[in-house]
Amino acid sequence: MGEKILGVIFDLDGVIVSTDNCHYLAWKRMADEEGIPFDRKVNERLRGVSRMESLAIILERASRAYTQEEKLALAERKNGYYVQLIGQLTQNDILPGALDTLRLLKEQNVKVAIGSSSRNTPIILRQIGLSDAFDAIADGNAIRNSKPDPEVFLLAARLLGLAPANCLVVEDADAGVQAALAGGMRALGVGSAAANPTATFHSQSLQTADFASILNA
Ligand code: B16
Ligand code: MG
Repeated sequence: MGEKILGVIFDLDGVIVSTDNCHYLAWKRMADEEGIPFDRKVNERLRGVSRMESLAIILERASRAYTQEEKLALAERKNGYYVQLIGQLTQNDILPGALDTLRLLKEQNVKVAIGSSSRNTPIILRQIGLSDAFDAIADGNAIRNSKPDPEVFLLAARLLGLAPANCLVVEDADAGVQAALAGGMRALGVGSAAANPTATFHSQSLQTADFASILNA
């Protein structure tokens, strides 16, 4: 029996909404323009990883070195393509089980926050109509170190006014599960992290997660 869970911190991409295909298409367009090989297998490695770290992974296959200035321009170009794509997101893109989970947690007086590496978090939440659904938002705009560093989750806990031990993180990325545990929080692995052996709890998605028993664990 651990400390009581008083707050749940949700990763955004892959937990509340699926933007991974938009990330893939935007990086793919940029990589094709540059003649850099990039596929969905490499894209898997970008899950939960910051924009510049994602670019560094893509550039592993580049045939020449890029200056820091060029790298910033590439990341900005990709982000322009990405912002165009997420402009199409609607409430229908909210992942199954997310709204029911938020409702259940509110009923149980459990606080809810977002802990995302994405600097586009405000745009995405606006697109899917969830800008006011969370008690706190910690995102890529407010942190220096991205997952697996626990900074974004520690910030979310602080904004909720809760100790890390009273928080549960829901994550779809192994880097995010690692970040939650490093921050002294428990982690529910979903999607790509559903089989992560280090996660405290596991579920295919929010739809199948048994929050009633998780909250009493
Ligand atoms: P941006 P999450 C992460 O979101 C994505 O999983 C990752 O693929 C992306 O590179 C990162 O956000 C940064 O996104 O370019 O929008 O700042 O899973 O932490 O919600
Ligand atoms: Mg994610």
